[in-house]
Amino acid sequence: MSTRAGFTALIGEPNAGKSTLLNRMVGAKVSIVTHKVQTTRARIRGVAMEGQSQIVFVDTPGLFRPRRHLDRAMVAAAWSGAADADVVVLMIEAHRGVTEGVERILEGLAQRDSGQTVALAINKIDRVEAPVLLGLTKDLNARFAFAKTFMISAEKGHGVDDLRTWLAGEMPEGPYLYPEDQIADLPMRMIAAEITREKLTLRLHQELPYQLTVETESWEEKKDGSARIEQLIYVARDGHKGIVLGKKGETVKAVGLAARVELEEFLDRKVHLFLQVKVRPGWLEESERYSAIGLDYSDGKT
Ligand SMILES: Nc1nc2c(ncn2[C@@H]2O[C@H](COP(=O)(O)OP(=O)(O)OP(=O)(O)O)[C@@H](O)[C@H]2O)c(=O)[nH]1
Ligand SMILES: [Mg+2]
Repeated sequence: MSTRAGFTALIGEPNAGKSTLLNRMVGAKVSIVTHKVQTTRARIRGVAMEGQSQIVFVDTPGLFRPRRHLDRAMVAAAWSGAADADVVVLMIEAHRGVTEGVERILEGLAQRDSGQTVALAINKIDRVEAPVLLGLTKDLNARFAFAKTFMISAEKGHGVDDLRTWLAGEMPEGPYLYPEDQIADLPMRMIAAEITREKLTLRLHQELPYQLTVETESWEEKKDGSARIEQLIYVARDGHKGIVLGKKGETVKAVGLAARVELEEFLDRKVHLFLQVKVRPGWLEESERYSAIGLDYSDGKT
C-alpha cells in the first residue's frame, strides 16, 4: 500500500487556537499556548501519523494588521507557511464569528488564487450553541469556496479526529517526510526558549511579553544525565528588566521554576535552568534576534 505525506498549514487570527490544535494533532506540546494574542512568532512544524499518511502540521503566527518590524516578519512567515502547504486550514473562533480580521484573511486567501485546498475549521465550539454554528458555516461558505467545513474544539478534542482523517486523505502520495516516530523538527534549544517565553507571557502584563525575546545561550549535557541550560531574556528597556526580575527577583524565579518543570517533563530528565535578563534597546531591529526564533528579518522590512 502506498504512503502519503504532506503539509497542512494552520492559519487564522491570533488566539484562534492554532497551536492548541497542532499540539492535539501531534499528541504532545510542541508549540506554546497562552490566552494572549500573538503567542506564536514563527512557523512550527509538528508531525502526525494517521494510518499510512503523514501529516506535517505547520503552526503559524496569527494573521493581524502588523505595526512593528517583528509583526510584519510574523505575518509574512504565516502567509509563506500557507503558500508552502498542500492543504490550508483556516481557523475561526466560533464565538467571535466573522470579525474584521477574518474578513481580511479571506481577502488575502482570495487574492492568492493558489489553487490550494482550503478547509475551514470553526474552533471553540464548546463556547457557543449549535444554531450559531450553522449560521456561521453558511456565512463563511458564501464568502469563500472552502473544500470542507469542520466544527471542532481543539481544546476539548471534539471533531478533531474527523479533521485528521480527512486531512490524511488529502495528503499527496509519496514517501514519509520525517521518521515515523518524530513529532517536531524545531531544535531543542528553540523549544526550550519557547517554553520560557510562554511562562513569561503568562506572568507579565500588557505589552511587556511583546517587547521581549528568549534565546538559549548554552546547553550542556552533564555526566549525571541532566542538562544545564542557560537562557537570555532580552528586554527593550531598563524599566522592563525590573519588572521581569520582580521584587527580590521573585518573578523571574517563578518563571524559571515553571519552565524547568515543563522542560524536565518534555526531556524526561533533570534540568538546571539559568535565566539572565539583558537590556538590549535595539533587539527588535537586530536580524540575529529574528533568526534565533526562526524568523526572517528581511521579511519585516517595509
Ligand atoms: N474554549 C476553548 N478555548 C480554546 C480552544 N482552543 C484553544 N483555546 C484557547 O484559546 C487560547 C489561544 O490558543 P492558542 O492555541 O495559543 O491560539 P493561537 O491561534 O495559536 O494564537 P497565536 O499564537 O497568538 O496566533 C488559549 O487560551 C487556548 O486554551 C477551544 O477549542 N475551546
Ligand atoms: Mg499560536
